[in-house]
Amino acid sequence: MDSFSRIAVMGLGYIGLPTAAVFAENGVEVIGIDIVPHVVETINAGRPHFGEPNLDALVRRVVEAGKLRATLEIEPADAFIVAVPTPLHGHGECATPDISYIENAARALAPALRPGNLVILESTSPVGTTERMAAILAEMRPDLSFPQQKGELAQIQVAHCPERVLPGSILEEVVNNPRVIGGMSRKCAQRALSLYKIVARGECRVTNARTAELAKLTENAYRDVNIAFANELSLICDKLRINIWDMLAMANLHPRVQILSPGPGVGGHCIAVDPWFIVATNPNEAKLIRTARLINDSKPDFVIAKVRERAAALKRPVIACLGLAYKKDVDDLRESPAVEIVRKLALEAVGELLVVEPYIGRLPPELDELGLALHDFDEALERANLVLLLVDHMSFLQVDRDVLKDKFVIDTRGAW
Ligand code: SAJ
Repeated sequence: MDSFSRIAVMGLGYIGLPTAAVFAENGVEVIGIDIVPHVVETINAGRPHFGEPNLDALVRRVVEAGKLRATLEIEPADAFIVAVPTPLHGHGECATPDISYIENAARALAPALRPGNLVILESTSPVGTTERMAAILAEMRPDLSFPQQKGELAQIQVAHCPERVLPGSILEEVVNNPRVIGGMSRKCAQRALSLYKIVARGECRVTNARTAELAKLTENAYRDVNIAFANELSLICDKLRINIWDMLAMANLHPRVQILSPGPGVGGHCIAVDPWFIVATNPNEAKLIRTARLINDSKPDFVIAKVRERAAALKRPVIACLGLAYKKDVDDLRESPAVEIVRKLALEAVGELLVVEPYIGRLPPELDELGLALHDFDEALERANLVLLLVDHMSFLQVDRDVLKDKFVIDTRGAW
């Protein structure tokens, strides 16, 4: 039975909500399940609870059409897509992956399972998590058979189909990106493939669940290692008094060299987190992956030292801190190096800080409690004698060069 007239998406965050909305747009009846009442209420009112280009209109459309409905309670469906967070416990080398949200989602959906159902894990997860999810389902439903017990003959199919969308371009990428479909058996993969075919325009490549898990982690670790290489080069260039951006532009002229950009550090909930999932399962082998994480995590301290050095040369330092988001043109502050830099500068009382972040209306609590306030871009530039560009938001790029003329400028993104 390959038809999916009703699917349930568990976890209505950055991945779950766009995924639910895109399936709903394609005619499937979608139930969105979340544990946060505010999230459920907001979506049922036709609004997303976070910013993402074009998501507002889509959510309004599918909710008004009765195709997407959010709820706190699990309901029966043909397929269940689990898209819950997989955070890290602790920081740096002591960090361990927390898969408890997946375990809880499995326990919550198990009572609703019926023969013929498909369960998909989309959350980025350490290798072995799909099998762990299937084990919980089997434990809770001894009346049903699962692929780890019955292989191709199982009544319930289980697969890992990792999300790969880029925040800021989610709606475009959720449809057009190639998909990795990792089944716990061949039948699981085929059934998951027929589900994603409803929405996916990109290639869907079938493999097993463990390969799919590591492939997803590898993609983000690859990017992290490449950025760490750029960040290490930025420290080398600083010592050698070479402009890193000019140097990289020259090196990248080579047809087989494509170095990414250095910055103030790596943020977000994916690239700064996922490589640790590989280190967690393979601490002895993952030497390069660990080192890359440590290099990227140390970059904020380098930026802070630069600001300290510059501020020391000023009688009364007034520092415009431009951007708090983890990257350009998003409102997401999770794991943002810019937030860490501004917080530490405030704690050190390096100078008066004028924080500018056009994408948010209120400062996060860790900055608010330090007595900082949000400022207007033009006002901050006008008043500051030191300008620290932390995020290359489009709106920061069109700056009048004359305004910067007599100020110290620290451009962590090479945007100016
Ligand atoms: N960054 C740099 N230099 C660069 C590129 C990025 O310093 O040259 C920084 C950004 O400023 C940001 C961080 O890295 O702080 C991560 O940003 P990103 O745009 O590289 O990636 P994410 O975290 O927004 O999304 C990534 C994507 N993964 C890959 O590109 C391999 C996305 O496709 C994944 O779906 C997403 O992680 C995820 O959910 O795992």
